[in-house]
Amino acid sequence: MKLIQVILSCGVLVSSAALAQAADPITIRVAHGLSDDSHLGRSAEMAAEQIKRRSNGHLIVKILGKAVVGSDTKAMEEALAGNVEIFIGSSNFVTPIYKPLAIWETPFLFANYAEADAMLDGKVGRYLLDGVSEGGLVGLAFWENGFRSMTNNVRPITRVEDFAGIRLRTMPSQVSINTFKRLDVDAKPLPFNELRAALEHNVFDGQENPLPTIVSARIHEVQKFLTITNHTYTPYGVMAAKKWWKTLSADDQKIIRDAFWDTRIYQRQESRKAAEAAMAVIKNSGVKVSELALGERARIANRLERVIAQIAGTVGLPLWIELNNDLNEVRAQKRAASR
Ligand code: TK8
Repeated sequence: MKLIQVILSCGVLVSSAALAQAADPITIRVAHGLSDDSHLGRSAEMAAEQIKRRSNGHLIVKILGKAVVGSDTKAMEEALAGNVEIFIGSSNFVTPIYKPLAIWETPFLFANYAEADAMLDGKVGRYLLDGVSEGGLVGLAFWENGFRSMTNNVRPITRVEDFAGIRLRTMPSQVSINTFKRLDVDAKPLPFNELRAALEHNVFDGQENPLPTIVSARIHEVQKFLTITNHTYTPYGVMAAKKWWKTLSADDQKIIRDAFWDTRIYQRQESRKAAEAAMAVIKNSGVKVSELALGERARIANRLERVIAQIAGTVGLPLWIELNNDLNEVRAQKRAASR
């Protein structure tokens, strides 16, 4: 306010847009499900600071972490209803409003982080960020939840047969439920923010999540066995409410979009550092850590062929082929570089 008065009293012409901007700060509520000190919480904070700085304080971000808004599904619905402006959550929670996002749920899709980065930031990733507006959200960026691994209280899982009968919490995602049912798991969905209590009270034997997510919710404290399965890579979608987004000026849209897009690099680095740190925390807490036995990855993948074919059908063949071509290209480049 003071600044405006000074400018006015100096007799400088101030545009009405600039006046409205200075007079009217916009609050942006950002909902996510992890703790404030997680890679996700800290990255949201970093984007918030960038937005504040670049808008000279006109855009104010309020971060609502730790699922205070509710489960991931609830938080996304609150974004659709206009009660929060931005939702950050695993992409599969957005799949119900935009089916092609199911492509990221394909088991064993990426062999490493570099492949994930190339696909999420590349042609297919950008196509999906654009496309999600059909469902009422504006896709700003893909961040990282990470490669998922399996924990449980029954036995170390090293072979495909070891999955049988485990009462497993899955994400509320059709692909995830289908995947684990094919492995003869007793799979049932539950929101993430109810998971720790459910494990503690023995409602489930196990769950699967990236290591930093496991530690962030202190799930390792109520689990005995961890197997590094890396069976799927889950991106976080950073998604804005479309109705709200359309009310913003182009300048404000750019500030917000750039902040979340740029921060993805930092966020992924932090997520990967957190994965190493989480492994140490989990081991130190007495959880027994195993790897899959030799050849078991291929045996699991074979079992899941039908699920994978279903995903191709859900997302549509053109998108499926595009992603596979793009992945092959990245792999060929890598081979050429190592020759
Ligand atoms: C956290 C969720 C969670 C997800 C799940 O907000 O539900 O298992 O992996 O990490 O996005």
